[in-house]
Amino acid sequence: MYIVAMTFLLPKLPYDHDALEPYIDTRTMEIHHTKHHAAYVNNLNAALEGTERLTKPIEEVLQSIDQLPQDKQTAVRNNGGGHYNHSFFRQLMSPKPHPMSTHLEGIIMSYFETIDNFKEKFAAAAMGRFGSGRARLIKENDGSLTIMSTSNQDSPVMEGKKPILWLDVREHAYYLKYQNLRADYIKNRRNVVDRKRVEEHYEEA
Ligand code: MN3
Repeated sequence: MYIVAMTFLLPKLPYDHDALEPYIDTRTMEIHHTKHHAAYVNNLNAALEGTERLTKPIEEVLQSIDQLPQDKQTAVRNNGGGHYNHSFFRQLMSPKPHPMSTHLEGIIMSYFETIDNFKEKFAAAAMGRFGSGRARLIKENDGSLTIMSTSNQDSPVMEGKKPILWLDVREHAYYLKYQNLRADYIKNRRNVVDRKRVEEHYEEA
């Protein structure tokens, strides 16, 4: 009989740490991935040690935080949220991003009128987040798109919503290269967003 020790693992990147230069610098990618994200994974595993939740999809863990013992809830919210947010955040980016299809363009325009208007609203959510958090594009249950901003490692997934695009605006995501110029980071990140991934997230259930 085998006893399989299941834990959450730090995912490998689908590209090298320097692949998103000059928009996201190598050192930031390295530290963000191998230090910050690794810490979320380790802390999540420690918080859930010995429980069957280590074998569940991370989304499921995040949707049932209130069923955990009280003293575990904050650790799982922060570190489970951190693991989820960072795993998918990097998959949304690519050194050779696909452009936006006319299909996705049409969907975005049906909720935001123009692509420029969408960009402006998304950037405003990213600029307006005080301290740590994210700007999000959400697919609501009725299929409509909305923009929101979330705090720290909170995720709309915790409320059963489906985020399909997001941007980490915690300073560790950009400060080495951009310092206080968050607006430049927001603008430059557009060069590495893979619109095909966003569309795939939209089309998934
Ligand atoms: Mn981060």
